[in-house]
Amino acid sequence: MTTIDPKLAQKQAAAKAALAYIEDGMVLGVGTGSTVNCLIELLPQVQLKGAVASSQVTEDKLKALGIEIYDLNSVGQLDLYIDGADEIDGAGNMIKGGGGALTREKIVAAASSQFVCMVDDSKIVSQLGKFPVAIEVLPQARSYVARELVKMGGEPVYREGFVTDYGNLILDTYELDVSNPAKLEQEINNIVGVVCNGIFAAQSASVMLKASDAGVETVK
Ligand code: ABF
Repeated sequence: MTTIDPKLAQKQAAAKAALAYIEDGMVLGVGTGSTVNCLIELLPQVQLKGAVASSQVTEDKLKALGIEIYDLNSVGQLDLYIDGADEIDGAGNMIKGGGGALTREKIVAAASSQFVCMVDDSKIVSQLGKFPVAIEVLPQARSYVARELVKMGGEPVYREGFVTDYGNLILDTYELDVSNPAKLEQEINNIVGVVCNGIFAAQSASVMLKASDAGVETVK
C-alpha cells in the first residue's frame, strides 16, 4: 500500500525555492529526508560540480543521478548546505535527526557557510521540544547517557533496531526543556558517550524556506 504524504506539494515548493540558492559549479552539501528527496529530484536542472552527502541514503540517490560525490575532507569549506528539519523556531533553531542522520548532517552543516532549511508548515513551532531530541551515543554508553538524560528531566527511548552510519545508537528523548536550545545543545554534548544531538542551535538555519498552501515564505 502506498501512503500519500499530505505535505508533499509544500515540500516540492520549498525544494523548488531552494534551487535559487545553488550556483553553477558548486559542491553542494545535501541533507537527508523526504523534503531533501524533492530537492534531489530537481538537481539535474542545475550545474553542480558535485555534492557532499549527509547520509548514505542521500549519497545513493545522488549517485543514481550521476552527481559526483565528494568526501568532506577533500573540499574544505562548502558555500551551501540544504536540508530539512523536524521542527524549526522563529530564530532558525532546529530539531533534526528523526531520520537518524543527525551527526553527519551537523558535520556538513558546520563546514558550510550557509544553511538553507526547507520546511512545510507542520515543522514551524514557537518553541522546540515537542519532537523528541535524537541523541547519538556510543553503544557502550547507552545506559549511562540515558540515566544522565533522566536527571535532566528527559525521557529517553532507545531506537531499537537502528544503527547510525557511524555504528552508534540513538536515544530519542522526550520531555526535555528546549526553551534555551543553544544551552541544552551544549549540556547534552557534555555527557560522556554522546556523539551528537539533534538540537541545531550552533548550526541554526541562515535562511528558512517556509512552505504553506499559500506559497513559500523566505525568512533570513
Ligand atoms: C533530516 O530530515 C533530518 O534531520 C530530519 O529528521 C528530517 C526531516 O525529514 P523530512 O523532510 O522527511 O520531514 O534532515
